Amino acid sequence: MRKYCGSTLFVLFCFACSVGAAAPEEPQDQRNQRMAWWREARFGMVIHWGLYAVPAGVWNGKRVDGPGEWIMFRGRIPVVEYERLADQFNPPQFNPREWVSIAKNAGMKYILITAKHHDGFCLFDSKLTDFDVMNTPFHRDVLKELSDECHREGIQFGLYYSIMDWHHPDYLPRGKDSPRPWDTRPTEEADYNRYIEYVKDQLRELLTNYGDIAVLWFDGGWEHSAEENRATEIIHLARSIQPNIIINDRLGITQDFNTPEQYVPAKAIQENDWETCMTMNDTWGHKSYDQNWKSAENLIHSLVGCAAEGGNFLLNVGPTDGGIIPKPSVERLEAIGRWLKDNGESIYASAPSPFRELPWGRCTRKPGQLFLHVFNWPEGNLSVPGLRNPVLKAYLLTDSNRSPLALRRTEEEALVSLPEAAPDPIDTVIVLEIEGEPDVFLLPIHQREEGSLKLEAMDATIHGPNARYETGLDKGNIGFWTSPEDWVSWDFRIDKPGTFIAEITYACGKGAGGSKYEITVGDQKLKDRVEETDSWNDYARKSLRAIQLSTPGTYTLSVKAATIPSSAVMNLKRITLRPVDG
Ligand code: H79
Repeated sequence: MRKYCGSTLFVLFCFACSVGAAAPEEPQDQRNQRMAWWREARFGMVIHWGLYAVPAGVWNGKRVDGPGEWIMFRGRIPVVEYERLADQFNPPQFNPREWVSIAKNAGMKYILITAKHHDGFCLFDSKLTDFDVMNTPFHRDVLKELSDECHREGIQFGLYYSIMDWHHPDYLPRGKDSPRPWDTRPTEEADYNRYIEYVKDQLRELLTNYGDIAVLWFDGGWEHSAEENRATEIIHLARSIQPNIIINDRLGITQDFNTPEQYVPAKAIQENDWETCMTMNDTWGHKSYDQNWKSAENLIHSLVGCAAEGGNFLLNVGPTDGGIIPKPSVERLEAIGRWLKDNGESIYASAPSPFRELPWGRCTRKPGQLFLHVFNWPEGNLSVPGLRNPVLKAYLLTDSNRSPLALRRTEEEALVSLPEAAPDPIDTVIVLEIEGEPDVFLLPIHQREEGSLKLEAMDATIHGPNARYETGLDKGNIGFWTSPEDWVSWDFRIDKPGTFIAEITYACGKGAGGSKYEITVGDQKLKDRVEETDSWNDYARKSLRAIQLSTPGTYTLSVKAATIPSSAVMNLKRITLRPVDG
C-alpha cells in the first residue's frame, strides 16, 4: 500500500505521471470515432455537490481551510458526526433545468457530477449503501433528474466517482500511520477487496440506470496502486456496459485522457488527449465565504489556452445546499457564453496552435484557417512570426462582412494591420486564411525589449538518455536529470550585445544537493554547485557571474553536470541573461 507522503509527493503521484498499462488495444479509427464528440466539445462543466454543501466551509462556527469538499478531512470530523449532515440535505431550489440551461448558455457541451466524492456520500439511489441521497429528507435521485435533463437537452452527461472513500467501512487505510490518524474505527474486519467489489457494484448501478454515460471521471485513486484498485478490471467492467464511454487517467493507468488540475499546460501533452479541470474560486464544493473569484477574462484565456494546446477545459461549479449555483459563477459563465457565441467557431472542433509562443496571445486553427486570439492588442501591426504559408486574407471573426485587414509580409513574419482599439479587450479573434497546412519555422530565441534573454526549460534542446521536460502544477522544468550524459542547450540571437548577468532558476530536493555543473557560452564558462531547495518543486533563483556577449549574432548556451553525488542534478526551470547597464 502506498504511504501518504504529504502534498508534494502526492502531486507527483497523482498528476505528474500516469503509470502502468497503456490504454486498451483499440484500432485508431475506432478510438477517433469514440473521442470525436469530446474533442470537438472543448468545454464542459463539472458539478461538485454533496453533504459538504451544508457546512459550506464552516464547522462548529469555525472556518475550515482547504477546499469545501475536503471539510470532513481537514476538520477531522468523525464519520458518525459527518453522517448527520444527511438529515440536513434538503435543497428547496434544486432545478436541473436551470443547471443545464446555465451550462448550455455558457457554451458547455458536457456536464459531469459527483456521483460520490471522497466523503463517500452518494448523490444517487444506491441499493448498496444507506449513505445516499434517498436517505436524506430530499429523497430524490439527483443523478436521475440531471441525466434525464441533459439527455433531453442534447448535453453529454458524465460521472465523477471517487475511489478514496472516508466513510465506507472497508475502505483503507485509516488510523495510526495513515493519512487519517483521527479515524479510529477498527480495521481488523475491513477488506479492501470487498471495497472494490462495492465500487464495481456501484458502477454497475451508475452505468445501467442513467442512460448514456459519456464520461467516467475517476478521482482519489492515489492511496493505492492500480493493482490494488483492480483498475484494469474496473475499466473493463465500465467499457463492457457502456462501450462508447470516455475514461480519465486517475485509476493510475493511462486511459482516454489525462487530467491536469488547476492549470493549463504551457506545452501540449502530445501523447494523449487531455482536459484541464479548474475552479472559479479556490474550492470545488461550495464554501460560503470564498470570494476569491477569477475574472471572466482569466477564465476565457484559460479556455482558449486549452484549445490552443489541443485540450479541453472542464470548469467547476459548486451549488449551495439550497441547490443554487452561486451568482458569481453564473455571471462568469454568462460572460464566457457571450464570448463563445461570437467566437465559438475558433474553439469548437479546432486544432492546436502551430506556433511555439506568441507574444500577444494564442492561436487555434482549422483547415485553411488560423485563428489569432489577441489578448494584448498591439499598436499598428500584429506580427505572426515564422509563418511560411501564403496568406490569402485576414479579417475579424466577428465581422460578418469579412472586410479584409491589410496584410504585409517579410520572410520572417506576416503582418496584419489592426484597427486602433481592440474590438474585444478580452480576446479579439482574427482569422487568417492561409494556403495549405500551416508551415511555421521556429525563430531563434531573441532578446526582449529591455535586452534580457529568457531561456526556458520548454524551449531547451535536451540531450542524453534520461533528462526530459516535465509539465505539471508548479512544474515546467527539465527533470529526471540523472546521468552525466544528460545535458541541455539553447540557441539564441543577440541583437544588443553587452555584459549580462546569468541567473539560474531551479529546484533540488532535500538530500540531493551538491552536483557541480557548468554553463558554457562560446569560450566562457561559469562553474557552480547545486544547492538544495525545500523540495523538487520549490524553485530558487541564483545569480551567477557575468558573461560577455560582445558581438551581435547567434550563440549556444549549454548546461552540463560534472558530478551527481545523489539521485539527480536539479529540476532546471530557466536561465536568464540580464543586461548590465553601461
Ligand atoms: O474533486 C476535486 C478535488 O476535491 C479533488 N480533485 C478535484 C477534481 C482533489 N483531491 N485532491 N486534490 C484534488 C489535490 C489534493 C491536495 C491535497 Fe490537500 C493536499 C490533499 C492533502 C493536501 C488540499 C489541501 C486538500 C486538502 C488539503
